[in-house]
Amino acid sequence: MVKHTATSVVTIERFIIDQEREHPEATGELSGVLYDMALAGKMIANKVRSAGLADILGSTSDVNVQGEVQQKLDVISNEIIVKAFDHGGRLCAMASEEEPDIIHIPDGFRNGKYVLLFDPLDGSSNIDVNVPVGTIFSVYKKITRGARGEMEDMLQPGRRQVAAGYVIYGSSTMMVYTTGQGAHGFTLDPSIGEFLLSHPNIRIPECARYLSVNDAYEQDWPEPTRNLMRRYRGLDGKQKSLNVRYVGSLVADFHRNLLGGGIFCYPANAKSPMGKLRLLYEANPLAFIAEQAGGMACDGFKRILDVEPRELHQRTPLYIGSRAEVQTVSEFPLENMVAPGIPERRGVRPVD
Ligand code: AFP
Repeated sequence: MVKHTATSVVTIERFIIDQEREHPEATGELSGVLYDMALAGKMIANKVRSAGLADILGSTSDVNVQGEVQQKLDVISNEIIVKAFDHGGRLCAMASEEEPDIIHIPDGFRNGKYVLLFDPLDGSSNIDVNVPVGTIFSVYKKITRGARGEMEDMLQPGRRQVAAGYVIYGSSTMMVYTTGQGAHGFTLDPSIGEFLLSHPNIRIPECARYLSVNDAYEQDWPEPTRNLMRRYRGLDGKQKSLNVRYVGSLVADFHRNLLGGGIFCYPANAKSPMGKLRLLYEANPLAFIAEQAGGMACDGFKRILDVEPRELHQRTPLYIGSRAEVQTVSEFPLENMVAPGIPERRGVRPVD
């Protein structure tokens, strides 16, 4: 692998090719999926950058100069990704957080051997106030026999992901991805329109600094969750207090903790017994990256990557970040924390 120094500029394309060379059996299709995602990320970044101009150029309910109704950015981002992939011949199906069902490859186009699951613009309610948002993606190999991708191809446990990543649209645009050979970050250089390797082999700091959790739900948390949060805040005297940082945009909160060390928690609560976040579009891809960076992710009982999905839009509680902080979850009896009647969750602890 090329070592990144001040004098060696490595584009995402070159990096992907270098990684592919380590697998002589590779056909280049997975590399193609990653290029297409980088391209879609650049196109979405472009739209996000001018989001603040919506009021000047036309709001979402306005009709634009072509006579079309302006669309919301999450809908636009969804379309960008679908169009970037649906006729490339590398995928046999997609699923998006924005759409209820599987997205099949249109008739007349080749079906490939991968499926893509994605959240086109996570945290989109933050766009109006200029807070970072992101695209999250997850790739699996098809396991069914026919040409078309089926539900079974989508509902694979996260440990079978062959690639996953996110693009964060913040003060700069970055793409972070893994194919199981470490987690690597690339920063978009807008002057040349290329993602350049800026964070090779990311390692999440072992010593956590941050706790990211929405305290507004405290009254709806069960006792063990409240005690766990007291632990992270240093209130039970067993550890040093973490600093609290919560953006409310998962990619932004995860990215900060990945680079700075910390834990993001979205626990189950009385009103949302399975939490809010989606297993397939959010938890699995970020868990793959966290593990590749030396961190961990669990749902309070199990390693996220071992959860067997039952439906496309399944929600899951999520604890993700630095290893020691995620392991702390197992010290608390969280059995009462999720919807009753889900036997697979009882008594199973996150593995390390
Ligand atoms: P939006 O896409 O509706 O802004 O939701 C963002 C999100 O899915 C995730 O990015 C945040 O971590 C989480 O929801 C925040 O949820 P709370 O507002 O309930 O804390």
